[in-house]
Amino acid sequence: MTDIGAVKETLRAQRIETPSWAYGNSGTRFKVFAQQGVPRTPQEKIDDAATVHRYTGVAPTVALHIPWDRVDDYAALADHARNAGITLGAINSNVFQDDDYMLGSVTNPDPAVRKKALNHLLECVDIMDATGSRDLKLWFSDGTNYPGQDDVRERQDRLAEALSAVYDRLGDDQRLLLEYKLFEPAFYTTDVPDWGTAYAHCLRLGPKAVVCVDTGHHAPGTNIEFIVAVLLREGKLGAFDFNSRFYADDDLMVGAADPFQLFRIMHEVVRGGGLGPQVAFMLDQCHNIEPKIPGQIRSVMNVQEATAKALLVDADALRAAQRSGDVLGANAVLMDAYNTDVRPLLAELREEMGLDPDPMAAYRRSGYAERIVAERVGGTAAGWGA
Ligand code: LRH
Ligand code: MN
Ligand code: MN
Repeated sequence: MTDIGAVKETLRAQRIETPSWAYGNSGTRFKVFAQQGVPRTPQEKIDDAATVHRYTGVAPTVALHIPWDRVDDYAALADHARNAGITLGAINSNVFQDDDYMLGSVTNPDPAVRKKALNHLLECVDIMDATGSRDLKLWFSDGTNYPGQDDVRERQDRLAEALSAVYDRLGDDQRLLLEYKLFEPAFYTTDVPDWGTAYAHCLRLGPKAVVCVDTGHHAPGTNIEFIVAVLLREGKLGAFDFNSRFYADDDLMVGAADPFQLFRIMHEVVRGGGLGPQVAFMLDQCHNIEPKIPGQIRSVMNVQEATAKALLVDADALRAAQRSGDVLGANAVLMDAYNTDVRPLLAELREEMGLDPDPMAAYRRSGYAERIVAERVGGTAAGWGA
């Protein structure tokens, strides 16, 4: 039997981090559709993230992307966040938007380019010191387009060298999250293409290096929940970049394309004891055509719903069915939880937390959307279209 009180306690303690870039204009390589009222500054992105937290109660941190969120004074930015009711979360490095990185950043054949990239990563750790952020997220677009273009093994050596320099610079309470991605922008080899490569590097580096699973970064059909189970078992699952996809790295709202997959992932998280602070639950999404703040609120709610369903799995009944070889019975236990409508439970929890039971409606009623349209003229692109 499931203890509903305990389920609610866990849901109340859940933390979901929103990304600053989700609040800015974004698009595809074909077109960025500008929306009215989007933030013009990192401070305004933080204000929007704080608004998402105000209505959901479980999104108290916002991730930054450097240089998209570059400011002169990061301690002051952290103060701005605190005054708005949230704190600054993971620092995302960016070594993929400079002409120098055409042949790679930390894996570039040119040592001068490698040095430049490493300096940026180290600067991100300086920023973490100022913001009080725990996590540095590293994603490298590095790779090659043609067989023979560069020495694949040597690129791994260059990568390892840079990672180890960053690792040595981390403070005692800071972590390095290594994010993998199958392809794009490189089309032949990517230097960190999969969880195995990320895991191997993290293992060599030490306990402060952990893997970030971006749910949009796999080949179609990949069993992501299996990866989650294995990484958790090894103590190497550090974070999620949640989003959903129909084709490639679509960055659509998490739980939109495949809510069942999100449930299966959260089931493995619950099973592996991953709901604590050692796993950062972050969103990495772009809202190209839908309004951004409601898009984030909806995404946070989607993660909550999947988590609630995973928590409702009758673990004892599941284990009993599994042990007795009851294939259909075990599957039914899981499906019963998945098919439960958890929206009333979450509405009740929100009321207990002093929140409106319907965050989307509460945001709509608040007038915030109208206010930012009136106040903000000439919002910025998130970074991709910049
Ligand atoms: C790369 C990625 C990575 C970047 C973000 C903007 O596709 O997932 O996390 O930092 O997109
Ligand atoms: Mn990502
Ligand atoms: Mn991505």
